Amino acid sequence: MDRNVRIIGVPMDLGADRRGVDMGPSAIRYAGLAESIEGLGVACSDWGDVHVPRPEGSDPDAGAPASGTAKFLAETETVCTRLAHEVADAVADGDFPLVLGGDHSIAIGTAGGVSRDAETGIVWFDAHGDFNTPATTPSGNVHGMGLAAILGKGPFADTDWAPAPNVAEENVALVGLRSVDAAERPNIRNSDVTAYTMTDIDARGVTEVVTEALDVATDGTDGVHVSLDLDWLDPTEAPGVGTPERGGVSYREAHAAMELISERAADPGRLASMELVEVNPILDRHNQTAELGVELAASALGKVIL
Ligand code: HAR
Ligand code: MN
Ligand code: MN
Ligand code: MN
Repeated sequence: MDRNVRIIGVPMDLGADRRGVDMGPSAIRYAGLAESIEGLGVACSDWGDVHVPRPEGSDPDAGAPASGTAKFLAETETVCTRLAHEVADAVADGDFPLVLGGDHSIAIGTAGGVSRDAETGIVWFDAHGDFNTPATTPSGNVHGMGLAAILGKGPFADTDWAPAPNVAEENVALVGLRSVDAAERPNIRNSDVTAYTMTDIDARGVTEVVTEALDVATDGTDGVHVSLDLDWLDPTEAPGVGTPERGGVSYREAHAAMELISERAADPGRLASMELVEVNPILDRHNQTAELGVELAASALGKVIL
């Protein structure tokens, strides 16, 4: 990593059903994130947390779209707007934003901030598509809609906060899918994002798939945002997530992917930003998932074995 890393926490759980991901930033810090980055010889500063309102004081239906459901949408807008500002500031100062969630709805803020003044590709590592709209969601949870919001699908098209300003659908790759809702499937299939399922990883291996995903995200862009939902990994490795799905990538496959990102993004500025989301310490075992997140961030930021 050629820039200072700026850690920004977002203790957000309004986009998910299960409480606990709001403690993700603390757990990841406690697992030694800053120390591990400094151990790579990269300067690192922790800017603390973006303020998130408590659900007890909020009306989940405030800000609801005209049709369909999206719980806590007004609060999600507030948090993502704040986060986008923080991320854009970090980029403007020449720092590398490393965002800690929090549920995956915060990606709307990260993507909005990092792409404010730069064409940005996204590699979205996830068991889920996060491509629901308020019309197709089975749950009303915005963490299942984050990528659709970033790309301005459905009612998100008419908002000034959700669609990322400089992210083209053609430069977005989803990697690791194994849980897609019936009504969400056509949203992905009819889009111009490139989606790699676990079946693709089974057949072609993680190296080939992630190399291709990076081709998609770097083609004509200024930089790449890596959005890492820890439920991308198999629950045996990452039990501390809100919505675990069996059949995810292994420990080594995940590191191999992050090492490829580090190599491919070695050109100055190519790796634009990264986020670690969906860590749920309540469901974790001895902070194992947070520790894994720290390790994977280190691999993406340049850690090599020898
Ligand atoms: N697809 C389901 C929904 O929309 C669950 C997806 C949310 N889970 C996540 N996102 N962790 O990646 O409710
Ligand atoms: Mn500012
Ligand atoms: Mn997700
Ligand atoms: Mn997920």
